[in-house]
Amino acid sequence: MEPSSALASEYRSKGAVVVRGLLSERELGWLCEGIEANLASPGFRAIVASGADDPGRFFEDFRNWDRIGAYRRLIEESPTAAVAGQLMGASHVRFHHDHLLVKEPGTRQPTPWHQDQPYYNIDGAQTCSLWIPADSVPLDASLRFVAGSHLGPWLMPRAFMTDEARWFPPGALTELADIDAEPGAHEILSWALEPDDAIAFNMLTLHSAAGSATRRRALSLRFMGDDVVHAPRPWKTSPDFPELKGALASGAPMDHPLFPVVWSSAAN
Ligand SMILES: O=C(O)CCC(=O)C(=O)O
Repeated sequence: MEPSSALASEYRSKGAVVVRGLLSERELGWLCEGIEANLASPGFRAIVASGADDPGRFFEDFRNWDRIGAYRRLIEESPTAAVAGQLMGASHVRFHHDHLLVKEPGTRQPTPWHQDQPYYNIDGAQTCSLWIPADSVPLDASLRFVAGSHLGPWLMPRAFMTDEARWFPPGALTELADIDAEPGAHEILSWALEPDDAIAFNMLTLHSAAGSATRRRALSLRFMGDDVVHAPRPWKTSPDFPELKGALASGAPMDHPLFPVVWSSAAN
């Protein structure tokens, strides 16, 4: 599958697009196998991002591709990296990390509005996350995006459940407006999805999701393009990369075995 040039220019102007029919049945099998293996054996970064009184459960885990073979196959052998590269207009693509997000049936905990990049250890504009569901996702449980927000400022990242500012110091970044209180003020993008579809979005595009009445398993694969460089932080990023201390300078390209090159336009 190759995205059209119209889809790529929509990606760059809006910051989020739907990619229909991204995965074959075999690749979808890797996605489901990987997610179930991850749920059966969570990594040490796994968290439950919903309260004890939530009738469902919002489970997240990060950075498991090096120990879950089905994730690695999905990253290295499916069209995910090529699609990310073509949407970004990059000449090469490095993998940053995998992020599992599972809402069990009846989960009430929403995913609050946020941008992803302020939680990370990178600077640069050529970024792409592919949010790939393993279950059908109705519109009311799907991700919602503010079109064009990736072109705006970095906004203050906060913990999903407590709203605590654990990353940038208070006042360092603009606080988020109450997007839901301003209907009509923003162009909101959202799509119902089938399991072979994905949403591609820039790591600065503001997004959120409601809870989910049905099981909603999704894997976000995070890819970086040509201009992304290391931005080490004095705090613990989410996810963290302690292995980089002393190994990768500030402002250096992400040239490290943790971030393999997974696609290059020259080879295709
Ligand atoms: O799955 C969700 O509810 C949120 C996904 C998300 O924030 C992401 O993939 O960056």
